[in-house]
Amino acid sequence: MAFGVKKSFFGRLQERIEDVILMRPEIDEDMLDELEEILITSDIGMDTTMKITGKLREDIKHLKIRDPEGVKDQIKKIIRELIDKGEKHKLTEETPLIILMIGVNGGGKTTSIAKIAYKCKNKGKTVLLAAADTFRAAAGEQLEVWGNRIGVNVIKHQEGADPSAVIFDAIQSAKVKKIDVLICDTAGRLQTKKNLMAELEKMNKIIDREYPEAYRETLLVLDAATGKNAVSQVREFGEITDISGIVLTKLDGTAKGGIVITISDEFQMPVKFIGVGEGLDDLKEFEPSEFAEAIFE
Ligand SMILES: Nc1nc2c(ncn2[C@@H]2O[C@H](COP(=O)(O)OP(=O)(O)OP(=O)(O)O)[C@@H](O)[C@H]2O)c(=O)[nH]1
Ligand SMILES: [Mg+2]
Repeated sequence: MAFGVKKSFFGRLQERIEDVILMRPEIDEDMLDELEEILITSDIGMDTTMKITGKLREDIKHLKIRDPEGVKDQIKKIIRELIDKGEKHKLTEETPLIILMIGVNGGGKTTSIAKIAYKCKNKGKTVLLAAADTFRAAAGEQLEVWGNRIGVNVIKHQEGADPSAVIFDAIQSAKVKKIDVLICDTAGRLQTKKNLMAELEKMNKIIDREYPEAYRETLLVLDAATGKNAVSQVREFGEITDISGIVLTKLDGTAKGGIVITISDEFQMPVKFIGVGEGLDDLKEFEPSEFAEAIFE
């Protein structure tokens, strides 16, 4: 079972595709039209769907695909090529590394930070967390609970403190303690986009100034259950800051895996991790071919 989850990310999508393809004796236009409709209604945007079925039509002609099983394999291949961003799927192994976790509230930032910290620690890296979500009540405490659980220190200020000051302190501490990976939590939602932009800009400035030698990752955390909304979040956050990759959470509770395809295609952005539960082990490194296989599992 791909990614160790029982439930497919694609759920109904895979059933419906199989119904359309495998129930037919031969490939015809009706089948391709139906396929198009299924993709569009499965959180795969119109443009991306057209790209997939357009390519499929060409491939059927050029590769002389005759049987429905061959169509199935070809769809898998087309999707894999769309989502595969090569080496960019991997979180950099270079250190010192500073990871900024961003995304709207409730998406799973804090939980994903704990999971990534746990992964890094298990790889033998030293990790420090910065509670730079000073906006939401008890956000720092929540991170501290995770820190205690995995045995990782947390730098935290008072609620309402300047998040950049937390990052400043965390960087100084990371340098002194020769920390490999510093992961920074950030506030999910400020009153306005302008505030959020200003805050992220300030944090980036502090990091550039105080830690120019550090490698950087900015991970956007998205809740898969929000479907198309997640796609607009990529657009909005992308306008505010450079994003190095996506963490797509809650793929255990939903069959909205289709948005991986849309995001990969529309933004040319790599998905780095997927969240498949609330536990520390429930974060998987994203593997494009495994994911494409899972469509028809
Ligand atoms: N099922 C499931 N639940 C998840 C996953 N990731 C996070 N959650 C849950 O989602 C809820 C919100 O997660 P948080 O990590 O607190 O989200 P956040 O983005 O930090 O939220 P704010 O701090 O309010 O901005 C928690 O109940 C998590 O346990 C996942 O992959 N699967
Ligand atoms: Mg949080």
